[in-house]
Amino acid sequence: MTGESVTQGCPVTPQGCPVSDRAAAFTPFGDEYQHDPGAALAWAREEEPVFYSPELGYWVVTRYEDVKAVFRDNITFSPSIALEKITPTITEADEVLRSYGYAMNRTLVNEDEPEHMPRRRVLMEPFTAPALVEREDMVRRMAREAVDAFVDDGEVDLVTEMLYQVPLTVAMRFLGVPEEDIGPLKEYSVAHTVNTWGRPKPEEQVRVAHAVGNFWQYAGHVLDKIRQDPSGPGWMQYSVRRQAEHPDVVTDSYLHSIMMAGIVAAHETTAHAAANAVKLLLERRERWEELCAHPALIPNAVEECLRHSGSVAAWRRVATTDTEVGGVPIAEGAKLLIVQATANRDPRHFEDAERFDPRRESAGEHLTFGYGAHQCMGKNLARMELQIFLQELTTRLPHLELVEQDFQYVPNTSFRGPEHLRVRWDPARNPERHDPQVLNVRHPVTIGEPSKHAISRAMTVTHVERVAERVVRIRLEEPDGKPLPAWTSGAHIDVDCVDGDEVLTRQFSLCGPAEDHHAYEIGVLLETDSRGGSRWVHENAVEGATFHVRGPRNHFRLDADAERLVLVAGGIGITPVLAHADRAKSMGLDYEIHYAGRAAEHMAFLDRLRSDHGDRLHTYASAEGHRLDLARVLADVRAGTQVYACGPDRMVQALEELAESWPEPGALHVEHFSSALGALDPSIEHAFDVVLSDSGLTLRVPPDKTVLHTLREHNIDIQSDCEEGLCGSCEAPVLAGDVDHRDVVLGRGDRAAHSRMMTCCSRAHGDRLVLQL
Ligand code: FMN
Repeated sequence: MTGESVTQGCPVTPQGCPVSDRAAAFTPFGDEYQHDPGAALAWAREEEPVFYSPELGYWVVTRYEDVKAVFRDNITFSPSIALEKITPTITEADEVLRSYGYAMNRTLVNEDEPEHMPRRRVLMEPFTAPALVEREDMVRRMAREAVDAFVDDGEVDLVTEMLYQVPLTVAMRFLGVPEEDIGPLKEYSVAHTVNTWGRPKPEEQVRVAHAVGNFWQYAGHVLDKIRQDPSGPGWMQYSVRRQAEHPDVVTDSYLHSIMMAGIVAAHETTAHAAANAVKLLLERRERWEELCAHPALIPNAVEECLRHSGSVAAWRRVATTDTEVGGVPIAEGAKLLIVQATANRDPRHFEDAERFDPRRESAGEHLTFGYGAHQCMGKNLARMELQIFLQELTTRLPHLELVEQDFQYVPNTSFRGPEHLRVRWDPARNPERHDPQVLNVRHPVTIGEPSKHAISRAMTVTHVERVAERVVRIRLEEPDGKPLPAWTSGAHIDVDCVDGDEVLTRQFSLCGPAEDHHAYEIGVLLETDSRGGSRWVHENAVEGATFHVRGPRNHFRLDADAERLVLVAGGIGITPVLAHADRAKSMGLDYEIHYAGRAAEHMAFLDRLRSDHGDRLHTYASAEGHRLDLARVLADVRAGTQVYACGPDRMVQALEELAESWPEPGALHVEHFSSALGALDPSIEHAFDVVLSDSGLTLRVPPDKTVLHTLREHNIDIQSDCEEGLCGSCEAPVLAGDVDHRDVVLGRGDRAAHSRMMTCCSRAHGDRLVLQL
């Protein structure tokens, strides 16, 4: 561990690993963490990403990749402590709980393999997308009735009147709890949260124990009722019916425990997420108005709300063996608090991570629902509810405002949402008073893959300039001059080239100054045998034109810790390399640029490169007899040198061959501009199985579908961008099977190892692949 000074020893490692002052001072029960857990631990993510908290007796994990890695490996990092009381109870409270016969046992969230997966599979069906579609009308009706009740009042506490109440009722319907039994649930749920994830004082513990004991008995009573008639559509009725078929998998003790835990899981998290989302949007008025004006943005905005201000701040795991997280040794038995709220704002994973951007393409990659085998089963029900709530509120109360108030949170490590959210509006301005048709508008709910085109940004072309033969530099700005999401070198944007009904999407690397937050600049080569994209850009890039743009995204990030950078560009591949060079210069890094092209007049940005990068720039114009000799230029790749390259395939192939003899594997980083991928031809493909080790599922990939498509159909969230085997964002780890690689991302060594694949295009040579998903 790094840190300023040593104050206390960590009891987990025998040698007493030092604990820094900030780590020692960390408490998740204070105001700072409650108000914004993502921000409260930002210091740790940057300085001490895995630290020991003496206050908790837990290791706290804060970076995206580390949190995901812990979620992914539920064997090394067991979920068994997920529902353990984080504050040990006093004897008196334990006795109270015993007096109620409290016997909370394993539920899905805290269950190890091999028991967990068979249960999950047996009980999963009601959570699948087709089953959830059936629930949409019910959710919409309840949300509408809730708004009906207060729409003319002018002021309301949205939490009590809608955002808590509706998820609770939906959850009870979904679970199959009889309506008459809903009454005391709020008190019970809060007690369960404080009991499990909070820090109740001794006197409070006894009160909480009574409520939890009552909750336990209540759950038993509801379950008994359901057992008498298990024919209804609820998930608990379904579970009871499944018990008859699989009595060893779905046991009595399990049913009682899941009845209680399920009630909390099914509504608290959604209620909090909804309140966080509305608060976040109203605090950023222009964002709220953007959703009112463009309701098609709502599905993606929901993901961005869950990323930026999710309702599940942190979760828990225990190490089952000596291991490490992010390079920090973790001993067997050590407990981990993995903080999704901080990971979700990790700039290593999300460009301009602090910014709330409803158009962020990668918003759905948040870890708020967890990841892997234990990922939240109800995630798509929650998504549906959140989308419908925002649709109803933005349509019927677009003039909603936050009342000034102090927000209160129940102090605990994991569940976060304001207890009240007071809003006001002028009922005379309600749109439905002037136009009753407003009530007939029905925006679609998106379950699964969000629509990419819905989130594009309309940008104005403000400058076009020819910078070489067939290459133009284009400057794009927001029409209202608002600042754009920031980006780092290597990032690209997607441009939708729209011709009638046909939309071609093409990627272009950002190559203007990264510190200019009011414009994106791209350099576009008109390809001689254009498939339509670059031709469209050249024909349409005139000042004042509108381009529809998505991103920025970055799959070609610069390692700012490298001792030396060698930047290699061929032809139009200069665009991301130019951005890397600018960044390297601004950071004072040691770098050199090798830029090859046919002739100077074909080489874009030469003047700028010469004036900004001086003798760090080496140019090679083949028509002038000056060829780039890669073997010579890269003869001296030592440890600590990183090579970044973008250019034609033959250049990349030559680099890959050279890289085999470099001291550090992974020192070569390549950005590809083109793929060799044609359309999927079902007549020459064969079907195969993909076995998902983390999720415990086996899926059949038919000849006319990609692995990516098949995964998405089965509720597996997986990111993707180009879907042409170029960008690497849909990569999945392969544990077994012979991959038929069709991407251009993986080098020869990676292909031969069969340990990773791009799911958008690669397939199986045989009849089965095992993926670590
Ligand atoms: N082409 C450019 O002309 N300039 C660029 O900066 C650029 N950046 C790219 C970045 C990425 C990540 C990818 C995948 C491609 C990039 N391309 C770039 C290639 C274009 O997206 C596109 O493939 C090319 O213009 C040819 O398209 P066309 O055949 O439809 O004309």
